[in-house]
Amino acid sequence: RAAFDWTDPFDLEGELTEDERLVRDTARDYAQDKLMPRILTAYREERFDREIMTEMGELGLLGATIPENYGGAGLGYVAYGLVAREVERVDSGYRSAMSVQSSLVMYPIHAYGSEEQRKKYLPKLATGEWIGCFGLTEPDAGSDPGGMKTRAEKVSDGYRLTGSKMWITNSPMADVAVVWAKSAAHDNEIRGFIVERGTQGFSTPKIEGKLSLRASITGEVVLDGAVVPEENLLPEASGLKGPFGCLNRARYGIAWGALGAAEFCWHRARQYTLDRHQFGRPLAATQLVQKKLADMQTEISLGLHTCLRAGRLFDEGRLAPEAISLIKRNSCGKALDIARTARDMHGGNGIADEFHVLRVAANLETVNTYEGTHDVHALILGRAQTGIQAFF
Ligand code: TGC
Ligand code: FAD
Repeated sequence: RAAFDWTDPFDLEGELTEDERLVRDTARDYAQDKLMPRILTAYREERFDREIMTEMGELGLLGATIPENYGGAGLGYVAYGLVAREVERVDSGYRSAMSVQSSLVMYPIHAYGSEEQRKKYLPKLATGEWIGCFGLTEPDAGSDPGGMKTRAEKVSDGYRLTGSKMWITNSPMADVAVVWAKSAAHDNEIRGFIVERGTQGFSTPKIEGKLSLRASITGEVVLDGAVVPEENLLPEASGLKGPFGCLNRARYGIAWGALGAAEFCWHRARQYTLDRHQFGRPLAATQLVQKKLADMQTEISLGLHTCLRAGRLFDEGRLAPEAISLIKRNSCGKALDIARTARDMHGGNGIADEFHVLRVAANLETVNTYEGTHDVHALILGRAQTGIQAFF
């Protein structure tokens, strides 16, 4: 009889390379030693500590897949996913800060930028000296980013940007923003622009009062005739496939990250129900509790192995965007169910922040919404298998 490891039924560990395990262990140690002790007060105070970015930068966790000559770590996508899983095991907001910087700011500058842009921005973003944000969503264009109203018009010294972006992670503290706008000079195609802090007409008011993702700072990006120089246009991105190319990376990372959050809840629920006695025996001795734990273990194990396979395909250049929709949707939806169930299994204690599980569940409400909602990814998958688009 082969031994059964309840934490890792199909030996995910054995599928990783030594380097991947090393990266994972570095991220895990950092997350547990430096992020976990901060999270309770950060969440209560709706606060993100700026120095987290430089700490992550020092460990090579920002722009992990960007080549080393631009300050990145030159890692593969499995390693990137493993880092997301470890960081999100603590809090989705911390993973958000990391994945926006890596996938939504550094990636487009590397993939679509000029050599000058790469040299100017990437090394500082990799160390966390500069923080970036990504502005796609608008007050009236969320699931349908093609409906954006933000405009770029050509002026003698560059482009004038007018419009506003909503729900932008990290914007209030960002030094640079990658924003997407319809450019009159390019047949109204969507183009990407790098806007630096200090540009006249650029402001980033904070959105207060979030009941989810409170340890991540979210804001608007207001572009009130902000003029950026010609060299701040991303030359190699045109149309919606520009921002979507970035979203593919971020959605892939979220698929791993959400399962890290789910694992945290599963392990907490298991320990809590082993320790807590009612009716003269541990709650874990009841059939209902054991079924819930079995369901959690099953979804997480299956989900993680699919993420691993996706990462290997990504590294081989064979991962289709629709497959990313599938794992993003699956991981987020399942993780949210698991976190809600874990909260229920904690009874009254489950609503106290010291027990963490409601914070995780509240965060996952956002994670299940951003980067394409659960239902929008269902529509992407529906279209891919029927050939019929059902968005409108
Ligand atoms: P559609 O006609 O499907 O596509 C337009 C063009 O884009 C191409 N494309 C993709 N390219 C690469 N990767 C993908 N995933 C792509 N999806 C589409 C497509 O081939 C086409 O190219 P071309 O050359 O033919 O022009 O566009 P649509 O307008 O019908 O889109 C519908 C839909 C639902 C797929 C899309 O709009 C969508 O995905 N909506 C969700 C919006 C979203 O995900 N927003 C995310 C905002 S950023 C964010 O949330 C960051 S949170 C980060 C954090 O804090 O962690
Ligand atoms: P809507 O598009 O208005 O959707 C509302 C509801 O309608 C959803 O349930 C949706 O599934 C459903 N729906 C929409 N269209 C259809 C349809 N055709 N058929 C059936 N149902 C439909 N954006 C950025 O650009 N950058 C960021 O850094 C960023 N960070 C974020 C951080 C946080 C904390 C949050 C909450 C959001 C963030 N977002 C960011 C925005 C996020 O991507 C959007 O909220 C998301 O894409 C959904 O858009 P929406 O909120 O406008 O919802």
